[in-house]
Amino acid sequence: MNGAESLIRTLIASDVEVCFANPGTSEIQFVIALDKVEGMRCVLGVAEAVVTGCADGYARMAEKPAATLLHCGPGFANGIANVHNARRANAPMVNIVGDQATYHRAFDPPLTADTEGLARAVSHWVRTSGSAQQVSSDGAAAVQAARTPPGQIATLIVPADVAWGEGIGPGVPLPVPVRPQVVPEVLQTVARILRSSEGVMLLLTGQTLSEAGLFAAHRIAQATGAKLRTPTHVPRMACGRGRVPVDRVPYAVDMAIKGLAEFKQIILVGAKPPMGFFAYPGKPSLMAPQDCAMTLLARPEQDGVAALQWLADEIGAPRLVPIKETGPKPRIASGRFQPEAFGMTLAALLPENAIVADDSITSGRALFPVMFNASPHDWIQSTGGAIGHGFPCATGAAVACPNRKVICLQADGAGMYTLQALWTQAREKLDVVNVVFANRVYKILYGELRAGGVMPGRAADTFFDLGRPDLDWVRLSKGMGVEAVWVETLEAFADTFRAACGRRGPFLIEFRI
Ligand SMILES: Cc1ncc(C[n+]2csc(CCOP(=O)(O)OP(=O)(O)O)c2C)c(N)n1
Repeated sequence: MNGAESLIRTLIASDVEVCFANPGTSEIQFVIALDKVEGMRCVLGVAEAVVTGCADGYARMAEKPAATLLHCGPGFANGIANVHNARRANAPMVNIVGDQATYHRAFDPPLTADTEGLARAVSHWVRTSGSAQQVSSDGAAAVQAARTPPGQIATLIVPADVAWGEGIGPGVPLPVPVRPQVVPEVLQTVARILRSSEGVMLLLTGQTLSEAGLFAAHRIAQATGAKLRTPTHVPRMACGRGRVPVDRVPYAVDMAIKGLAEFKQIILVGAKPPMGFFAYPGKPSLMAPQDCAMTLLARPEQDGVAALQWLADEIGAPRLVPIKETGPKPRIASGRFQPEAFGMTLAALLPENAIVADDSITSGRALFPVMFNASPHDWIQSTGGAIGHGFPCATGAAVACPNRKVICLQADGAGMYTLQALWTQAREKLDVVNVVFANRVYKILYGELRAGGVMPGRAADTFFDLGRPDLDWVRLSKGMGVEAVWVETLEAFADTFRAACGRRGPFLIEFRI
């Protein structure tokens, strides 16, 4: 058995079941091995940022890593933006990157690159496998690294001669490390703050946005008057009716500062102190008042859910606390696109147990509170700010959860980065309804300009306007095998969306706004 087959068998033994790939010559041995071995679903992405974005969406929903198979330094480099997004979401991922045979590298052939350097920039764990005998234990170590809480990026570089050399068979899967508990001293400190302080806010992210985590936080909030918030972008959150409605820190700096002005104590649960997405001249980096105390309850890798549950019991919060309905009633709106009216319409029509992958940028700004009363769903989003995440993330989520409807909310500019994911959706017959917000501009960047009191000039119109020619999403989508229609009113959207949700398979709605 060669190195490649030993590695593939190790991955399968370590419960890695899906390989998103865009291979080349140096990965041929893996392709041959995948042909021989049962147990690994192979999914092609025809751009590396699709491959890595799929692996991210998959990991968030499957709660375990997929493997990616990428071609040398340049192939990995093409996928980096969505590896970055996965890293910022603490999504586990195992990247297998082929490379020049060890003895061939000295001749500096064309694809030679600093593959390790590229990998280090976005990975928690990087190793170049030294031999065909070693590659299976390297694979087991890579999976263990990826599954180390809160979830990590592991990148294993495999030179071609390591892949084709004589291996020693599959490696032994390594144990999955458990989340460390929060120490009692920290729990006692936070319990004291909750008992004695006014103006307390719990800022929650990561695993604490699960139903269990949110409910424990809700018990604390009801018992003490503390408020709950999440950061502006969440990696995955249990949302909708029956789930605890928690609003986010707003994106815009002035609104965030205003929204946090009342707080004197912020308890960080898997979260960082609330900072601006960017700095602006004359504005602070941190959104909380200067005299607001910050206390770290749980680091991202710690068991924040257990910590919240312990605290809720410690302060004597009742175990059964009703979740009151807040926010507007979902209803189908009419007329032209309007962020809030769109949200209300989506909330009215969202299928039960859907997964929403959100890369909607400005068009989605008003979505969150209006979705509180939608059917229960999971919300996944880019927490790394690298656009082009929605289509592939939705695609990977659909691979992970074949029995759930995936709704992809995709801004048009960002969508152009990774639209090839539509082809993967068609090929794999994935159940995704894609909604493209076709405002035909980089609206957020126009907004940044105007917020600074600057009127757009020739360069801004060149760089921020996506017209001339207008993108035709219906034809782009159909060209990749995904049925599509365009709409320009909310009532037409409602009819089309309802019909799309009533059938299986991928569909795209271009909302001209
Ligand atoms: C990888 C990456 N490249 C560039 C940017 C900068 N950027 C942020 S938003 C944006 C345009 C977004 O336009 P669109 O997706 O159409 O959304 P809209 O602003 O219209 O809502 C760009 C280019 C980024 N965040 N990430």
